[in-house]
Amino acid sequence: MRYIFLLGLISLTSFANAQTFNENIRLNQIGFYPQAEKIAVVQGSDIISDFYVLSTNQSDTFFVGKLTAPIQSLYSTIKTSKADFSSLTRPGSYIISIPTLGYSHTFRIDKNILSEVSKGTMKAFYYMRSSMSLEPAYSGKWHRSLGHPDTSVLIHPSASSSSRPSGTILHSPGGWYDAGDYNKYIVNSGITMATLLSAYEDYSAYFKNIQVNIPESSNALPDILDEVVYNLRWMMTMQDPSDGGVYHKCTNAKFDDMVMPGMTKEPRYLVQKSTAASLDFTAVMAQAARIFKNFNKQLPGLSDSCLKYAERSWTWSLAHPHIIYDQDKINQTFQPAISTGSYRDGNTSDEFFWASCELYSTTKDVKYLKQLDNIEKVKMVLPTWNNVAMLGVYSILKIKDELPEAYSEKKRIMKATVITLADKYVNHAHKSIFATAMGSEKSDFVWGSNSNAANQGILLLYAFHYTREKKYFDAANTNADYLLGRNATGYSFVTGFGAKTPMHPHHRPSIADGIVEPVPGLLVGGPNPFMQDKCIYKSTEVENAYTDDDCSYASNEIAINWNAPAVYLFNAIQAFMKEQRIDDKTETLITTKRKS
Ligand code: 9MR
Ligand code: 9MR
Repeated sequence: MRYIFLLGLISLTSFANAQTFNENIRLNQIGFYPQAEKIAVVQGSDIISDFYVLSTNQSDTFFVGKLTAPIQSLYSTIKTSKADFSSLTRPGSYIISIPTLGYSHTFRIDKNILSEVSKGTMKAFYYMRSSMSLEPAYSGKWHRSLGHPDTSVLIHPSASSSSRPSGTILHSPGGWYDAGDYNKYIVNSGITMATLLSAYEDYSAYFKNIQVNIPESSNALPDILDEVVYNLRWMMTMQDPSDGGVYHKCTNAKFDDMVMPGMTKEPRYLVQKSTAASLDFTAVMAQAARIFKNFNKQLPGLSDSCLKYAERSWTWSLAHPHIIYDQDKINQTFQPAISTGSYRDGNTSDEFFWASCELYSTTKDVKYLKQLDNIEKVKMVLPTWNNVAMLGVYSILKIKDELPEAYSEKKRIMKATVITLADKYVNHAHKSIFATAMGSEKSDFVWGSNSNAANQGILLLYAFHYTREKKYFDAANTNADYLLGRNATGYSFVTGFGAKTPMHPHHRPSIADGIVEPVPGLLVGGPNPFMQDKCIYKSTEVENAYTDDDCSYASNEIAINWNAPAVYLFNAIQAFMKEQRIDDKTETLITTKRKS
């Protein structure tokens, strides 16, 4: 029987054997869930032919289809055609083969396909910890010493107050390094923590069973919360207990050289308090208070403390609504000048909105709903570190009880805003050259563009939650495919996960540790046609302006606020696909799939 099967394919097999690998066949290099859409794209070819999905030894054919006619990008000269093999559901390892062109990376179809990358992106936060040594038992060959202890940091003159004059020595240990650099910034911790806390809040049953081999894995808390607590405790040190205001960052004056963490012993400073930092802090503490309430046995008092911290920074923010961290201005007055990342945010209306949503959600005190009165003026756009209103929207829409009558219309507006954006992404995924929701606007491609792809995926998953319409789930999945290889660069953007992954991220430990492979599980920034780093890029086209060079902080740095949405997106997809979160409507999702 098998012999006849092979005989029938003999001509195909012989030309396939003569083929070579062709990296223009782009696909999710890890692979696909059996019940998911499965699409590869061929970049830069006008060939319209059949394509074949073969076993990796090229001896068996499992699917034959036709490439679609090439289409061109809205933003560049890039053309692609699509190979859709969604109806192939059999678990296994495969390649795609196209006569005259060649074959693709190997990929798998598996019911747990994103399991490892989901855990990998989560584990990456452990590698970012700032004030503890990474032991070989948890970090393998990437073990290292403790980095910056931050047990003795100085109040910078910009932050001087009567109770804490300039030069006061304080403790601010713990927390994650922000990115490729070794500083710790409250604003960026804000969105990062919110995204991880929400991942847990939205998929708590799933996360209870997810362990990533960190020192706390054996305790009674889910690992994702252990990781969050590591940064939460650092954040708490950033509040001035005398007035509730929150310092903008804990930082060196200048970026450290490209050395292992803690090699330099430059002084570290707490700089000026800011409204944005205080409100981001408020939102995180309020959300943490809500979540850790269920863990009073494991973490006695933590939830209550978080709420107190949140209320104090909220009060400070109301009294200081416009204090912007303006580094250039600060440097005109105070020494030493600070030249590390500024996370300057000139508009704090979205931070006020977000913080009040979290405080309301946690306390149900209607005084916090006042910020919703002018909802028409709030810019509810895809979340970024400087635009956080949508994080508040997500939290309000999670509340099971009704809001007070006067606010039900506001809630309707919020949901409609999410759905409108989600529809835009779904529509784009249908016509996009990489069959992805990513890139519905040219401006998706900026510094940290990959976090936009991941955050769009999260927004689509919320839309799926609200409506149970499968198109939103599928579109979220297309952005996972994008991040893992179906994109113009041909990279799977997560270090260590995929056939072709970044080897030279702008990440000081990965550069300085003498180990060939970078620290794993890190999502790089991704295509950014503005190329602010002035490094050499092979392509400068919008979707392809990326270079795997450690010089490139504008396209190849890593950062906690980019990794967190990747953690959410991959784990949420895995949670849905694995546990299938069966309720009446999810059942429909799966049966619809089977019929089509
Ligand atoms: O390493 C720094 C990175 O984390 C920042 O994102 C980037 C932009 O602020 O700056 C990097 O540091 C560079 C500095 O700005 C200029 N001198 C070279 C530094 C290392 O590339
Ligand atoms: O992610 C930030 C990006 O949106 C900004 O355009 C850029 C320049 O201000 O800074 C990025 O944040 C960097 C921060 O300032 C310092 N640590 C590294 C961050 C990622 O590159």
